[in-house]
Amino acid sequence: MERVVKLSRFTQRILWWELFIPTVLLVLGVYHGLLQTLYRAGIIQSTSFLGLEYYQGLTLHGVINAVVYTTFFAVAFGNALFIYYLEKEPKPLWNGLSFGLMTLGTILAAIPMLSGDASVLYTFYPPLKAHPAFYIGAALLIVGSWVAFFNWIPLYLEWHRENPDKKIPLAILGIMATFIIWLVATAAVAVEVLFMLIPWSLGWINTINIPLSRTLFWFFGHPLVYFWLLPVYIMYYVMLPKLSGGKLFSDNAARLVFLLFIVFSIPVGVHHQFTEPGLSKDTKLLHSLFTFFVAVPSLITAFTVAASLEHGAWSRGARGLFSWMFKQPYWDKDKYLFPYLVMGLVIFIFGGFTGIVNASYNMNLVVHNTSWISGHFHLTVAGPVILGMLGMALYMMEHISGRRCPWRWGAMVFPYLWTIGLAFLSTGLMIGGLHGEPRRTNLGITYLNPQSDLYRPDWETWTTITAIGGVILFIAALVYFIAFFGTLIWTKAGDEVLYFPTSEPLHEERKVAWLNQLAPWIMVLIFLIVVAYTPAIVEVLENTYANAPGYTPANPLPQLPNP
Ligand code: HAS
Repeated sequence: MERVVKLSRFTQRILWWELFIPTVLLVLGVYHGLLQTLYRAGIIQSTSFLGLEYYQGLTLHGVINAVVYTTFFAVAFGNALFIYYLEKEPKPLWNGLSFGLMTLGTILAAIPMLSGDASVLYTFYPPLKAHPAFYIGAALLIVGSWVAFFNWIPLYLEWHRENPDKKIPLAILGIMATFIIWLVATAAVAVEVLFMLIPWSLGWINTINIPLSRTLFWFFGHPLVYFWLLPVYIMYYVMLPKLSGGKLFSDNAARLVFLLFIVFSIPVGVHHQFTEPGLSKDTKLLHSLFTFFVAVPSLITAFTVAASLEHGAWSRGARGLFSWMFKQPYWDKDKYLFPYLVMGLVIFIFGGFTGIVNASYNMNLVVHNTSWISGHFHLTVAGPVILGMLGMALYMMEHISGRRCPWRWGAMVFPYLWTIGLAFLSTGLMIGGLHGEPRRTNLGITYLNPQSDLYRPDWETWTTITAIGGVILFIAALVYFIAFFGTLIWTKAGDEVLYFPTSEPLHEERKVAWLNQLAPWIMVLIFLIVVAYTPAIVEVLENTYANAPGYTPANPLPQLPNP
């Protein structure tokens, strides 16, 4: 009998709401994704089905899907991992405070987004200016997630004191790495929001240093992607081998991966700013170099996880070089989490490859600000990240509510449908991008407008393929929502418990001290931040772009004059 952990009523309710609220919002986020693809293809003439304009819909799409959903999920998952693997329940008071702050922050940020006063996209780059409530809401969401993390630290230390000779459970090491990265990264965006954006949006200061604010944003913005990815890596290492019927190929390699992410996730943010003035080519080169280092833990993951899947398949009779790929529980409804994870991995092969293209300075100049970038991030955030999170949210919801999903077939088919949709969407976006199709573009104003003399007909095929992907993704999402919300109203079938499938390591590896400590890796991280960011910050403070006024996107924007 597998170990299950019973939950206190309070914690059960918190976990339930932490999964429920972002999933409800996701309905709106996904819907706006569909509208974007139809609009870009010229199939609909505006994105205003709900009275929202283009940048407003795109802001909702990015903020809900990439920031709100992922943050709520990471906190819920972290709470659940501490309860399950350390058998220690986070303090209810702090748990409640964390949830309250995140919810309040989300509501505060949602009001100006819905009223059209915060159409600044998820990157909220100045000079785009939002209502102060948007920035204050975002800050509260982040502080709420910090409170959750601070609630876990004493449990982590207590466990170490009680078990000095044992290895910290891998899932706990993974979630601690995730939130260390998050804490350090969000500190920079907190400086940007508190000292630059809020005073500016309140009218206390009139102008803003754009390169500085963007540099602070990307100090946060790139590690943000690993804050999304690492919870899913925990699933790949801790749960997937077990679901495949095998064991984790190397526990020590898995630990090394999480620790390398602590070191390399942050000093790379300037790779988002290769084309920007104000930063020297030397700084850009340094960040480009570090970006290649941050791909290393993912390459280790590719081999370790593939070897674990191979072990699973071989344990069930697979032989030969490639049969391990096919002898997997792809269609086992009782293991529906498997396809969410494995399809995420398959998608990430392409997401990772395109990331390496982006990181290469000279190739970045070809793809930057084109729809190629949107293709890349849908193969990462909308691929492994969202698939893993959606699968785990449904799986956790079943257990913590004691209800069985009434449509397991739908739950199992969703990741395959999603993968097909994503293949169309990203192919269209990326090839369109290679033909110069821009990202973040309101068709009404530019060369994507068929009425304009600047119109480029060769983009039409690719925007149409993107729209086909958008429709398939939307249908897939409906399947998921039926499975998820159906579970909430289905009759109870058992106790409200937590259970995670947990892989054993293939080899009994000895405890390696430096793979079970966080402090030395945090020291290296601080050193690398100083090396990578001192020149960047000095340069953007010295430059001459410091005094930009604010700008609010209006719709429709004026047509560009014909040449
Ligand atoms: Fe990225 C832009 C570089 C990973 C997300 N990225 C973005 C943006 C987002 C994003 C959202 O250097 C746009 C931001 C904006 O709004 O402007 N990215 C990288 C690199 C990696 C990378 C080098 N990105 C991610 C991940 C994301 C994400 C992960 C979300 C979760 N990215 C960039 C750069 C830019 C950028 C530039 C700026 C571009 C610009 O100009 O604006 C690396 O971490 C990728 C390493 C990954 C691998 C893949 C390993 C493969 C695995 C799968 C194995 C499969 C198996 C399955 C085992 C090397 C682990 C086998 C089973 C079978 C059945 C076959």
